[in-house]
This record gives sequence, C-alpha cells and structure tokens, in this order.
Amino acid sequence: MDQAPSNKQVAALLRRIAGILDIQGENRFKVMAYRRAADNIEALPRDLADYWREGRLREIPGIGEALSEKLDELLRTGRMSYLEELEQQVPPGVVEMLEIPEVGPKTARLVWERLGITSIEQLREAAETGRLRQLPGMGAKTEQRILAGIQALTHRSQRIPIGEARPVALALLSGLRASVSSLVKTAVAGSLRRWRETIGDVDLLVAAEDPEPVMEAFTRLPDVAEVILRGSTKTSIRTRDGLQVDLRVVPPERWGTALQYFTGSQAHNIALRERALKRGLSLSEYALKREDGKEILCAEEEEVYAALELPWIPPELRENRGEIEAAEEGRLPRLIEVSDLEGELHAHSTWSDGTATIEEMAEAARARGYRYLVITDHSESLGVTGGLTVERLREQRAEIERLNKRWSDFRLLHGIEVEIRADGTLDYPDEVLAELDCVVASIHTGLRQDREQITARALAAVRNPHVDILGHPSGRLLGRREESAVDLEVVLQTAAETGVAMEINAHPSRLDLDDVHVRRAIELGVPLVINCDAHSPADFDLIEYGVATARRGWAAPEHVLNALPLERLEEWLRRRGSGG
Ligand code: DGT
Ligand code: CA
Ligand code: CA
Ligand code: ZN
Repeated sequence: MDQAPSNKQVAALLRRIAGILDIQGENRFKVMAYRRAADNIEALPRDLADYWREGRLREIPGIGEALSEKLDELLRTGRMSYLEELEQQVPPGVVEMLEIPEVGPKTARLVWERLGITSIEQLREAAETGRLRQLPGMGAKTEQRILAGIQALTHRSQRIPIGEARPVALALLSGLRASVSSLVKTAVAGSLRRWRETIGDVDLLVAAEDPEPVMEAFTRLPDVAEVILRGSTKTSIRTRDGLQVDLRVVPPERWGTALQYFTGSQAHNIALRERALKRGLSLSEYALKREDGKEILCAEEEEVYAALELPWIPPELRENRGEIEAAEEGRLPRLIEVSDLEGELHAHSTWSDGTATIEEMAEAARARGYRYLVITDHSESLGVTGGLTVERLREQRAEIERLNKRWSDFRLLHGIEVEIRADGTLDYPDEVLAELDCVVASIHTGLRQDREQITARALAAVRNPHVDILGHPSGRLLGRREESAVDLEVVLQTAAETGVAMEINAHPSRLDLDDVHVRRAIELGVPLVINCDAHSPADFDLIEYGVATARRGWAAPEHVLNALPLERLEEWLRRRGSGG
C-alpha cells in the first residue's frame, strides 16, 4: 500500500483473520476479539494511522498488545505477516464464502474439505448441479438458500447502503469547501439527494466561476484513492472505501437546471422534459431553451419548475410515482420533517443491550428538544441482549417513575420491545403487557420461516390488543440480510383493522418499513412511527434517515404518531389497551 490503509480496509483485514480462524475451528472468543476490534476501528472518528503516529493504538477499545504489534507492522510496512501466514493455510476464496449470508464457517470448511471448492463461483456451480446435497446436513433447501445468498451478495457489491455513502459524501464536500474559497454553492445530487436507501455512485455539484481550482482540489482530497476521469467540468474519483464519486462544476447562473438534472431520477427527468416539450421548451442540464433558440437560465431549482408551471417538488418524491401530477393539481403532501417529531418510541438502555443508562438516554432525548421517550428494552427470550425478566421489568418501572419526578417539560414512558417468538406467542403474558405504557413487538429470531409461518407470527402480534407498534416489520438488514418472507400487504391490511402502528426503523441498515410500504400503509390508514431504535445517545442522530424514508413514502405529520404532542400520544396509547 503506498498510502495508509483506511479504517475500513484495516477492519476488512482483521475480519479476514477472524474468518480464517473461524474456519479453522479456533476458540470462539479469539475470533470474536478480532471482529470486535474490526468494528471498533471502523467506528473511529479519525484515521487509525493518526492514533498510531501518536502512539495511542492501545487506547482503542479491543486493541491489546498482540494486536497493536500487528497493526504497527501493517502501518509501518503495509504488510501483516500473521495474516499472510494464515492465508497459506486457508485459500482466500474459502474465506470469501463467509460473506455469503447463508454460509457459516462450518459450511465453508465442509465444502472445501469434502468437495475441494475454493471459490464462490465453484460453490454456485455445485449448488446449481445438486452436488451440495451429498454432504451431511445439506439438502435441496440448503442449496436454494445458498444460491439466494450468492445473489444477495452480488447485488450488495453494486449498490451501497445510504448510511455508508452519505457520511463519505458530506466529508468530501466539506473538505472541498475548506480547500477552495471561491465556491458559490455546493450540494449532493443524484440518488443521495433523493435519499434512496442504496446508492450506486455519489453525485456532487458545485457552483463556481472557475472550475479548474475546484477540480484540482477535489483530486487532492485525502480520501481519494484513484482518479477515474479528470475533465474540465466533470471529475470522477474512487474513494479509499471503493465508492465512486462524480463531481460537476457549473456556473452559478446555471445552478438551478444543473441541480434539477443531476438530482434525477432519470424517470422524473424524462417526464419533466416531455412536459417542457408540450410548452415549446427543451430542458437540459444547461438550460431551458425556447423554440427560437433563446436560452432561459435558471439559477435556482424553483425557476425550472416554475417555468413548467409547477411548484418545487421535494427531491424525495422525484421518482415519477405520480409527483408531477400531484404537483400540477396542488396535491403535494406537506412532508414530515425532523423538526415535527416530539419524541422517540423505541430506545434501549443498559437494562438490556443499550450502551447508556435510562437517565443518559432521557437527557440526550431532552437535549434534542424531544418531549418524551419510551424506554423499550428487550424481553426475556432474547438472551443475547440481556432481555428483562418480569421481575426486572417491574424494577425498571420504579426507576422510570423515580426519574420522571425531575422534569416538568419531559416524560419517560415505560415500554418494551417484546419478542414475537417462533410459535407466534409473545414473551410476556397479556397481564404483564397491560402494565406497560407502550408495547413494540418485533421478530429477531426464526427470520427464515416460510411465508405462511412468519406472516402468522406477525399477524398474531398485530391482533394482540396490548401491542401498539410492530417493530422493523420486514427484518431486513440492507446489504446483509434480505427481508423475511412476511406478507407485508396482509400485515398492513390487518393493522388497518386493529389500529396497530407500523415502525419505520430509522437505522440506515434497516430502513424498515421501506418507502414503498410506507406509502401503502398511508393508503390503508395505518399509523406510522419513526423510530431510531436507539442503543446509545448518538443513535438519535439517525432519525434523518427514517424521516427521509417516510418522506419518500409521502408521509405528512398527521400520519406519524411521534409527531403528536405528549398528551395526544398518551391518549392514543390509552385507547389501545396497553396503556395504564
Ligand atoms: P445511482 O447512482 O444509481 O444511485 O442513481 P442516480 O439517480 O444518482 O443516477 P446517476 O448517478 O446515474 O445520475 C445522476 C442523475 O443524473 C440521475 O438521477 C438523473 C441524471 N441523469 C443521468 N443520466 C441521465 C440520462 O440518461 N437521462 C436523464 N434524463 N437524466 C440522466
Ligand atoms: Ca448517482
Ligand atoms: Ca453519477
Ligand atoms: Zn430495538
């Protein structure tokens, strides 16, 4: 490596070590230690190389003496001899198989040792030709699952979850603003400005009189690993994390048309161009042009829409899903905004798997201007998270009541994230649920059940009068785990009858419900809640991803429960039966 590896690259190396050790059947804790170190390095606010230069590697959680020596070697020489040694023992293609959602270390080792398979491609072929089912514990179903997993993996390498792309894009823009003083305007465009859940490439736009110094500064930003294309108005680079970024520089007087064009979507643009043609105008990234060849320059996006006799359309709606018709008829919704939210209905504390105390979570919520926070720790059967026994749950209630005495402008409510067990029953009996202010019911286990089974589970929760909210209804993890087989249409229709709310989980690896089902929920009259599922105070910042998903689903404040003031929220909860 001719430059210091990014935190993400180092994390990938450590995960490769963990993968090899895992395949070799090494001690579980040793494997976990490498994975945890990888997670911690990835979450560092600054480059690992900075800590190394300052001699502070050991201050990073999970980095002990042995690992700091290996990292020191890597940062000094660009190599890690321990990894090289391990790679002699297990072929790289076998380690790569662990990336497939359905393949664990035992399977990888089995297909390698018994069938001599050493690449994902060979694994695909073996699954397709029915060779895997010869192995112990494997059948036709396993083959199907592995094939679906390989498919999911290929998709993932093409598009990046928005939660990974957005911080990179914003950092590049601020780096650019810091190094060039002559920028008139800057913006993200493309799918990122529309807040699509996954991003193909990042599009950045800058207004400046002279593009040259902007391009020059851009290619020199520290995050840039490779310059793919260097032009006078467009430059494309690849970041150290492998993300492609296109930067375009336009003159300020053409900013409006450029921003409109590069925000897309392509389908929205095509519909808009047709509308322009009907009015004797041609619309391009540069300008609107009249039939006599005269250009109409638009410095602002509003001017482009105004010339086409439309109000400005929020980027989240620009997917050609009826927004142009709605704009024409004055039916655009007043979309929900972060500032409309009055509280959060799904948060964890150290009572289960959160990292902060109830008090710290409450103070963080209050500091954001929230008026209420519902503490919803995990229930008993989710053992890995330290789920609460009924006894602990009652102790927690006392703690919440104690804390509530100190605020007049803020209130903690006592809730639970109750596990919907594999057989569709809930973790607590109804009389325990009835003691709580708010019940979120979620599925975390048995996500691979078939459509009938898992839908029946979700429906059992939606029909339980003590359940208020169905948490992350599809169970997907963007880029990592496909949604479960649950029939969301049936779930939404049933929720419309029983009045249970659907969560829009704001965590950028979930965004669940997704935009399409948000819109369907609204159509059916199902209430929505936008939740961070916060496990730490910092998680409250993720709300913007959830709000964006709601906006992409055309949600207005009146569709969203946590836009209600406390009194009206409590009234809603009381009417539902769990509220005391
Ligand atoms: P992505 O990158 O796949 O996540 O999605 P976008 O929407 O960012 O697409 P991208 O990066 O290919 O192009 C950015 C915007 O530029 C796109 O949303 C609309 C506009 N655009 C690009 N190519 C075309 C085109 O061929 N026709 C039209 N009308 N617009 C285009
Ligand atoms: Ca793009
Ligand atoms: Ca692009
Ligand atoms: Zn949760």
